[in-house]
Amino acid sequence: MGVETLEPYDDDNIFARILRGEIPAKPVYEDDYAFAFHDINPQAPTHVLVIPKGRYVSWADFAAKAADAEIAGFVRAVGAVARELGIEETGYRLLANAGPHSHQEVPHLHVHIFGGKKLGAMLV
Ligand code: D5M
Repeated sequence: MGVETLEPYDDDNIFARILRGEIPAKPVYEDDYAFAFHDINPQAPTHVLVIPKGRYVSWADFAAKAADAEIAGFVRAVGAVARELGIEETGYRLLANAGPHSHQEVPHLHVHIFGGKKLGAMLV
């Protein structure tokens, strides 16, 4: 029995379906490179997911395969979302899970933005 590993990109994953408009989401922000929406199971008063529009499973996959414009656009979008959510001054946390050791549930790269309260100390 092999060790569980990062899955390849699956075009039927939930976030691919959200990008295609097949599943509803509560949008926060959208541009050519990124889409942001409220997490369905919020872990903080503000809990938003930012996803690139391209087919990437993880940060490493994105960094290896995406065009520079996609990377710049996605990074700028994460910053724009934090500003638009009004949490830039009070602070927030970014998290991107990748693969089974991190409990990544959805195999489409996503950055969690947590904020809206004083968060607990970082745990691993
Ligand atoms: O986190 C995956 C996150 O995705 C988890 O916090 C729930 C969220 N999720 C799952 N389905 C949906 C839909 N349909 N809308 C909004 N949010 C959703 P991970 O880092 O992969 O563990």
